Amino acid sequence: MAPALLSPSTPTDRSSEEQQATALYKKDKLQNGSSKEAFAQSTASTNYAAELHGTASHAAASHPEYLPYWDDVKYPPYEPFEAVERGRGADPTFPNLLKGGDGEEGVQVRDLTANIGAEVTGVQLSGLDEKGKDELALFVAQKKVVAFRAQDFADLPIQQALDIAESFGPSHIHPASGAPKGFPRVHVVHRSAADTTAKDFFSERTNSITWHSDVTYELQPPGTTFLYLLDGPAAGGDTLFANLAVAYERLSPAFKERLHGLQAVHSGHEQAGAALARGGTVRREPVATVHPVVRTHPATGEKALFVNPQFTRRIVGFKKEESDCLLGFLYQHIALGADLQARVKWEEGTVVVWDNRVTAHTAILDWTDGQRRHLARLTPRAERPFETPYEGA
Ligand SMILES: O=C(O)CCC(=O)C(=O)O
Ligand SMILES: [Fe+2]
Repeated sequence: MAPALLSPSTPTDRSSEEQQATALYKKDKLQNGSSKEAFAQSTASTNYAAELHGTASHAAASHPEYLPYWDDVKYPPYEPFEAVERGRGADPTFPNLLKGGDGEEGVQVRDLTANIGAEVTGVQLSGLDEKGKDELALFVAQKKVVAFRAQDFADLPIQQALDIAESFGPSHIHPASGAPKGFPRVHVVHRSAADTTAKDFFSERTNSITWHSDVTYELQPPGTTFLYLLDGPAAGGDTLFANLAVAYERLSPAFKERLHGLQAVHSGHEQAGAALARGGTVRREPVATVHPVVRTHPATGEKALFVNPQFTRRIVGFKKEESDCLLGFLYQHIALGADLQARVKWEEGTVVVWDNRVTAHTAILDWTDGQRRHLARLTPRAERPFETPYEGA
């Protein structure tokens, strides 16, 4: 006699079981590959009434002019352009950026860790002259990520903030994210007051870490990138950064040498697919692009790993298992390297500037008490990633 089933299924049970399995399969397909949508936003996830007028437990947004909207405007594919690197030729003693010296009254620079990151007080980014901006590009390329405190950026007219950022390169218009009304070139990161998506997210995932460099599927991804706080939770919502030049340097000479000459496919298709699946819009046809696995920074000459689990899919010329194995190792090397990372804490008035060519970052979704988190990113595009030959140990 056949053994009795532990839970005998009736035809109705079977069909609900199958529906559940199909729903899980579809969800899993959406979370396909390594890409992960911890921070997806949409019109539906934005509580405009609560943001504009506040709720019983939360004040209204401090910067309603930066609330995200999704319009239906479509943009043509990007055309190649000649990028000008402001950091190349900048004065490496930074006399115009760090004016006033590293003293009590003037500018103070404090390294966040031994390997990446600095915090600067006493500099007003909106007041930099042209040489100061050149030096900013070089300083950020060296430090990888810099938190400038007590900035007036969030209170400037949006166009003025954009003009400053666009002196580093033409803005990237994000294919799927929300933007302030009238400013499609501003990328908004926003979670409404009383939002419960963090709790919902952790019912499905064990952590919110999504290491990436921004929009690396573009032919000319961003370089010097600005992100500034508009409203944030009292604790939590920090951003983690990794130094991908140190991540490269840590590898053995033989391994580094092997990585040189390799190229990888970066894809924007999954991000676009996820946006459509949540009822969002896609403003530009998604693209896939091949970039070197090791890129060279145009101002410092430093080499850095240039792969990330959000957008990199395949090593060109490798079989799938080989590619997965190599990419998996590199992702793990970066993600586990707490000794090449810094955790940036946001404060009112903080503008974080990073060099997207030599860093990866991840938001941290750790506050679950429904506090608003609202930031704006200005994203100048830079050169097409290029590689210079391996130089030995
Ligand atoms: O929300 C954050 O901390 C970072 C979001 C992000 O990845 C970005 O703005 O590029
Ligand atoms: Fe990002």
